[in-house]
Order: sequence, then structure tokens, then C-alpha cells
Amino acid sequence: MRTAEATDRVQLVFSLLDTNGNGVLDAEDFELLGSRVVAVAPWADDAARDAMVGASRRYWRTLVTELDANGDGQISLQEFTACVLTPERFEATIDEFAEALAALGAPDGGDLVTRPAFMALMIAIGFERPRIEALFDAFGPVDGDRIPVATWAEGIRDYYRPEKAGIPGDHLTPGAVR
Ligand SMILES: [Ca+2]
Ligand SMILES: [Ca+2]
Repeated sequence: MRTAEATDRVQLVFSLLDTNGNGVLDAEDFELLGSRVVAVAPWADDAARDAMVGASRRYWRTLVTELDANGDGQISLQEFTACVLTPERFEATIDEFAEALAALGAPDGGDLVTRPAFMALMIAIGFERPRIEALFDAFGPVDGDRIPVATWAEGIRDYYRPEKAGIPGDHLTPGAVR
């Protein structure tokens, strides 16, 4: 089953992933995404940066392999929304992306993400500042306004789960009920 919230989440992420703004997803979008995200994380070591760039590329390879129904080498919104119908084909890719992004938020390979680091990374992806703040609060920050890497990674995985509604990630979508 697919919730209305899941559809909203997927439509929003499509618009943000279209980094070069040409209306479809393509390889360049994911190169830009990777470099844009690591650029705002000067604290990250080379391994964390490489993991993020690699995860971004894999994300694209999985999309174009699994979803390019008309074979034009690009992913339209219509093709992309099919990803919520077959989540099992994206699980490993989303998992890698979630782990890489969340880890990038924790300096020195630690396991806590500060609010400023979270804000910087999510703004780099393209989410709106007040929504990012609401999401961070929904994750229940502790210990000096920080959240565990694992909490964020799980939040990213939930974001893509078609059966989910009322999750922290719904704070990011315009239609969210708060
Ligand atoms: Ca594009
Ligand atoms: Ca296509």
C-alpha cells in the first residue's frame, strides 16, 4: 500500500534531485548532488566524502537501471514515482545513501550530528530551512542539540517507505499535517 504522504515525499525529492533543473533526472544531477553536499561539510574526512559521492552515483545507476521505462537515459517524474511501488529494488541503494549522508554529518567519524551540520547538509540538498528545523526537532535531539547518525539514517529510509505516514520526514513536504 502507498500512502498520500509517501507520494508527496517522492514528488518533493524528485524536484530536489533534479539539481540541474532540466525537469528530468540524469547523471549530471547526481554528480552535482554529491559535490554540493560534500562542499558544505569541510569537517568530513576523505573516506566520508568519497562515500557520499559514491552513494550519489550509485543512486543514479540504480534509478536508470530500474526505472527508465522508455529507455531514454533520463528519469521522468512519472518513471520516478514508480520507485514507491517497488521499494525492495531500492532498499540497498537508499541504505547506502542514507548511511553516507548521515555519517557526513558527524565529524571525526563520531555518531552524533549537530543541528548546524544537519542544516548545512539538508540545505545543500535543497530542503527549506524551517522544514529542516522541524525535522531535526522531530528526531528528538539530545545531548547538546544533537541527533544520532543512526536516527537520521533510519529517518531517510523511512522517507522512501511507501506504507509510511506521520513520520518525521513528513515535516519536509508542503502537504504535511503538523
Ligand atoms: Ca536533471
Ligand atoms: Ca526515461
